Amino acid sequence: MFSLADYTFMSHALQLAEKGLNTTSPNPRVGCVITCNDQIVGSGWHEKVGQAHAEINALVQAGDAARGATVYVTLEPCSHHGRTPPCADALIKAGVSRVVIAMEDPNPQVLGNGCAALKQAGVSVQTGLLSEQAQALNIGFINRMRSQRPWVRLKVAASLDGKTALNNGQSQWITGEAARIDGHRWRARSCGMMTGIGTILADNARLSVRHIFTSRQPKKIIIDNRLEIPFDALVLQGEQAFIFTTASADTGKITTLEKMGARVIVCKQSDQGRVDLNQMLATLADLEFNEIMVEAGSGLNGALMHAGLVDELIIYMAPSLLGGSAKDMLQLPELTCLDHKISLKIEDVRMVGRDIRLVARL
Ligand code: AOF
Ligand code: ZN
Repeated sequence: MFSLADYTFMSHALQLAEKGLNTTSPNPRVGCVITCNDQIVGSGWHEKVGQAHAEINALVQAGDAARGATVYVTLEPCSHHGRTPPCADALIKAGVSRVVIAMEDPNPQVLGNGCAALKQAGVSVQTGLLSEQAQALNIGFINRMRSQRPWVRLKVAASLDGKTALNNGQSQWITGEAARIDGHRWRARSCGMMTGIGTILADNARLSVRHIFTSRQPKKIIIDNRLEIPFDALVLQGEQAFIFTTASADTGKITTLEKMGARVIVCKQSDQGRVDLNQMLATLADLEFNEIMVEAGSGLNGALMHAGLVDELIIYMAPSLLGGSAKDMLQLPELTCLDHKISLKIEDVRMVGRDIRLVARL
């Protein structure tokens, strides 16, 4: 059904989409290539929310050459008036004759309507080319649209025996520089970096992207059940911090933190007085967070995992052993039956410098 040329141009469109990896959120990463007799006459990608969509950038470049052309786009062209007018209409108006789409737009405002509009206007539409790659690129956006939850990626750096810090708290550094830089690449593509108050108090964590260039820093998300965060915490500087707390928080402190630019969100609390993690993630989806990266201690890591709220685990493993009563990566309840174990699927394993990087999914 698809020719070699189709594969080539869609691959190119996917590469263009990836240019928006760190900048398009909350919008999806989308790329577009327009061809005439298998020659590229226009190409573009979506760079930033509020700005032109991929198809519009490509159409501007193609000009009159778009008439009768084939369009390769990594996501179904939109059919709704969002911050920008519908791309399906623009493609129809430009007189393109064929549109090849990698995947349907899961946004309920589109969801097949873009394809339908194109077909209605007599444009030939084919969907499903390199759809797995297109889905991988927008895993967070898709999760938010379909499940009203962000994609939660939990990162840990550990020794070969699975320890993340010594019992006295010392943890810098278990993994090497290459692994730490790689970790910042994942941070850069995330809408938000999440941690618990324990990590803020112990390490004064900043949760920002360093070591690599990015034109946009992720937001910061802190789970702080009793609102213990100090006003001079480094995490309160730079990009906005979202602090999730419970009714036990001091209201005066909430006001001061909000005046400082942070957003404090009071959630339902569990019997143990902890933030309701399901409510927190639903709120983050409402706030248009697509991908969240968690870098926290074993308590919060374990609580998220136990609640079934982690989608992906990234483990950097250093070739060392810490032994003793060093800290585990996840605190999970004791099991008495192996049938109750949490099963994962390994997606990828590779060396990063002298360490191993393992990506597993639930
Ligand atoms: C496309 N091409 O390049 C992108 C699309 O508020 P707006 O106007 O930016 O619309 C955002 C929605 O449009 C977004 O939720 C998704 O459904 C779609 N994104 N569509 O045709 C693009 N980025
Ligand atoms: Zn659009």
